[in-house]
This record gives sequence, C-alpha cells and structure tokens, in this order.
Amino acid sequence: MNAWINNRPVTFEEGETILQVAKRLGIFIPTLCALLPLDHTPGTCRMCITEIERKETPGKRELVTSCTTPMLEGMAVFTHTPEVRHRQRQQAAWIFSDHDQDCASCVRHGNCELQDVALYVGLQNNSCNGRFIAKRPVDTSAHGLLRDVNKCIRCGRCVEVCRKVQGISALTLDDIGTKRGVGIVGADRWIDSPGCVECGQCTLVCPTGALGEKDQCDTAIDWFDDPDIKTIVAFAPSARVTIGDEFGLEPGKNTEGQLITAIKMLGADFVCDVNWGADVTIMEEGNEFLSRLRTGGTLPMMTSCCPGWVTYVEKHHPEMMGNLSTTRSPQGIFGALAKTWFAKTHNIDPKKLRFISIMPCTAKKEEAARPQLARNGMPDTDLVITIREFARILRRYGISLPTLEPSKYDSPFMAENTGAGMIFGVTGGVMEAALRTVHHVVTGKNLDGIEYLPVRGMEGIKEATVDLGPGGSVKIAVANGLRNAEELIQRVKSGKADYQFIEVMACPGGCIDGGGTARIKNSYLSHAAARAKTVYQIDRARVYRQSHANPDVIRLYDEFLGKPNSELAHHLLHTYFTD
Ligand code: HC0
Ligand code: SF4
Repeated sequence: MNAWINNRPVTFEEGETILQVAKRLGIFIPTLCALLPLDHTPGTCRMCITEIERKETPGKRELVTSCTTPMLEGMAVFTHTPEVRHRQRQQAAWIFSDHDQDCASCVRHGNCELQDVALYVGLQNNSCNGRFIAKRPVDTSAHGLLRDVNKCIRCGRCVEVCRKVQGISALTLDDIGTKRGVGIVGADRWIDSPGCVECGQCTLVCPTGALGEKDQCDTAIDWFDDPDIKTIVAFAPSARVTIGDEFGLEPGKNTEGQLITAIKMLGADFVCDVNWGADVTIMEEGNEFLSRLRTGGTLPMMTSCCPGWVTYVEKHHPEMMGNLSTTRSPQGIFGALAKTWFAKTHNIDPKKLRFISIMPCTAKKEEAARPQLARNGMPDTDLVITIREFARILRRYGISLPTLEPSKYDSPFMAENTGAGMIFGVTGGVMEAALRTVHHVVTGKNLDGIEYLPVRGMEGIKEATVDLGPGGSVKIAVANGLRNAEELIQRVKSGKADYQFIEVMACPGGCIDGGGTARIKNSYLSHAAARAKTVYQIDRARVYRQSHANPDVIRLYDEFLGKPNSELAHHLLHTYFTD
C-alpha cells in the first residue's frame, strides 16, 4: 500500500500505524510512551502528534497521534509543520510542569529521553516548569532499585514490561492528579512488594529517571582510595559484551581487555573474572545434579545462579524451593573463595578485603545482601556495581573505555576461565556448560563437538533430551524471561513434562539483557543478537572450553577443596533458600 510522509512516497502493510511506518523508514517522530517492541502504544504522552490529509478529503488537515492512527492508502503525513511543532512544544511544556527537574542529580543525567524531547521541540523559557509538583517520597527501599515518582511521566512502559515480559504485574500507575505515577501493587515501598523480584527490566524501558538502579559508586571509589583496604574486582560474563553501549561502541563489542585496564586505573588491587566462579559453579552444580539423579534426590533440579529467578521461586512458588540447586551462583562462589582461599594464599586479613563485582544485574545487589551468603558478619560479596554504575564511575574519572589499551589479568588466580564459564551470560549457557562437564564425568568423553545447539537462541522455552551413554538420557528445559519460566513450572506441576534439569534466567535472553545493562533509548532487547554472537565467539576462542579443564579450578580442588561436593565445598559453596 502507498502513502506519503513529508512528501516522500512510502509503502506499508495494512494495519501499520503512522509511527510504525515512520520508525521502520528512519523518519523521526518523538514519543515518550510508545514502545513498539512491546506493542505498547497508550497514546498518553501526546508527543507523536502529526498532521494528516486523507485521500478522501484533500486539503483538509487533521491533528492525530501517530502511535494510535493507522496509515491509510493515499494518506499524506506531515511531521514538521508549524502547527505540529507548536503542539509538540506545548505538550512538552505540560509534561515538564509536574516533572522534578533536579537533572544534575538524576540517575538519567545526560541520557534522558525527556531531555531529548525538550531539545527536539526547541523548548525554551518554559513558564510551566515545575509549577505543579506534588512532592512524593523517593523510594530507595529495594536493594538495587530506585523509584522517584516525581520524575514519572506516566508512560506505563514499566508496567507493561513487568506484566507482559515477566508476567508479574508488580507495578501500576496509582494516585490521582499530579500525584499520579508509578506505584507498587500491594505495597507502598518496593521492598514490601509481594511480586517484584528486582530483575530491573522496568528500569531498561523507563524514559526518565523515575526508575533506575540504586547508585553505590561512591562506596567503590572510597574503597579504591583507602590504603588499608585491599580490593578484588571481578566482572560478569556479559559485562564485557554489554558495557560498550555506554560508550557508543558497536553492539556486542568485546571490551574484556579494556575493562581490565580500566579497573586497574581506578586503583583496584586485584582484577579477576566471575567466569572463573562460573567454572567452579559447574563443578559443584554438575556433580550435585548427578548425585540427585543417582540417589533419588529432588528433581527436576533447577538452576539457582540467577537471583531474580531465585526470588521468583521464593515469592511465587515456595513449594518448589527444594528443586533449586543449592550450589551458589558464580558471584556467591567467587565471594566465598575470595574471603577464604584467596585471602589465605595472599596473606590478607579477610576483614580488610573487599570483593566488588561488576554485574549486568540489579537483583545481584539483593543476592549479595543475603545473610546466608555472609561469614563472620561480613558479606562475601561486599558490593555489586551494575554496568550503568561502572560506566558512571569511569566518566567520573574521565576514563573513556574505547580509547584504552587492552590488558591481561596479572595472574590466572581466580581469573583463568573457560568458554563454558563465558556462555553463562546468555540464555541456555548454564545448561550447555553443565552438559559439557556432566557428559564428560558420566561417559569419560566430550559432548559431540562440545557445542550443544538445542539450548541456544532466544526462544522462550527450549527442550531437549541428552544422551548420556550408559548413564541413560536426561530431559532438560531452558526458559528465559519469567513469564516463560512460569509456563515451565506449570508444565512440571501438572505432570505434562518430566524434565530432570531446568535452567531459568529471569531476563529475556539471559544476563546479556540484564536489568543493569545500558539503557538503549526507545527500544527493547535490540542488542541481544549481537551480544549473544560475541559471547559464543569468545567461547570458541578460549583455550579451554569445559569447566573441568580449567587448570586454575583443578588447582583449587587439589590445594583447597578436595573434590566437588566435599564437606568443605558444601560449607563454602552451597546455600539455602527462604520464603
Ligand atoms: Fe550473570 Fe552469572 S551469568 S547471573 O547472567 O550464573 O548478572 O553475565 O555474572 O553470578 O557467571 C549476571 C552474567 C553473572 C553469576 C555468572 C551466573
Ligand atoms: Fe517488575 Fe522486575 Fe521491575 Fe520488579 S524489577 S517491578 S519484577 S520488572
């Protein structure tokens, strides 16, 4: 079908809105509420006003919102007429009339979709500025999240992602008049939410600073500066393929070497890799699975390295807590071994050692605060810094990541890692890494070709049957995104599926799209494919691709733990859950 935008001929499919056609063709129309990847077009911000002329009424102009108006055959659309510009400017002024404009301290400082719109409409001398602010308290009650209703523009994107993608519906727009804004269903504060799991997906789509990560940059900086404190910093598998977005690099760019350089420049005493912890997780979790299989333990065993998922089970399905693997997450394992094995071998008083992890995740802050992951009154993981926070620290130091020379880890100690550890960062990766080792333990042989393709890809639920030779076969399933995880749970509970091993990552696509990664404006999951591709490239390039082949992990068991699931390993590397 044919139409025109700004006198340019365009083609479109029946049912497409003006905004969809414009976006597809790269013609900019401002919007603060519409989020097309989620089919979210509430039409509330009114910024996408355009003028149209219908074929049937030539010369008669109408003002419409482009997100809710279908493109029609022969229609002429104008995005930039004086009337459109006037109306958009007026609309932006009204949005600012009850918006807290303390931009300097805002978590979106310099990266705000509302500021972008003000620039687009040429907003100057706005007499409406902050005239109708009804001050509401800022909610900092959650471990990793911030909610500032004074900055909410009521677009409803957060409500939609929590409902549609996660199937949780923890958020709502509540109250009336100028007090209306993002609220918590069933509670006044985020921490008391009966449903929220702190996954942070809502923060990825918020156009302003109403929802964000809780900023703990100063704690990290203080520790780097303290001569009495030794810091050990390790970053998540997906950190190296996601932080580039914060510095304008191409999506999925591997910045591992630059990250190591940057962390050293900040003054960290030791730079390590959470991938190493992932290899240890596989040693423990793989053997835990085999032990459950052989001794009639609770099945299906469900992975427990994703804290959003763990909280989901605790809050929404406490009857299934026994299915969660007791093996700690790679972060939890890293912290425990940093404060014991690492401290001992490096002759450091654990009380003066701080482990900082750099994560794509807001829920990891909640995980780190769990009392069962502490020893002697101190958390094993002292601080979790999200990708967005870490990029902020670098900006505060004037460090531009892309310009740095890459460097290598100083020593293999808690840094040497395998391709198996690396693929933890993408959906299906924990399962694939576990199978690489479990297959080897049971059959003495490598999984054919090492790579296990049935668990790869963005599909919501993936299933497979894995042949373990004389050990029989096991049925496995992988879910990403909590709505899909709920579907999997229902299959198990209704007896429709008899899996033995399940992997769940709370965020769609896995950690590569974690709630602590860079916010890509007015889009959702748009960099997932590029990030996943790089993760698998890094896997292929690693010298070792199976966790049990990691020489530094072999050394850990030889020198310290004995064997996987030993008494000491259980004491240090396993955990429990509470509802
Ligand atoms: Fe993940 Fe992890 S893979 S949860 O997504 O298991 O956040 O990248 O660091 O701990 O390794 C996040 C990423 C991690 C942990 C690992 C696991
Ligand atoms: Fe929903 Fe996750 Fe946001 Fe909580 S953090 S409100 S579960 S999207």
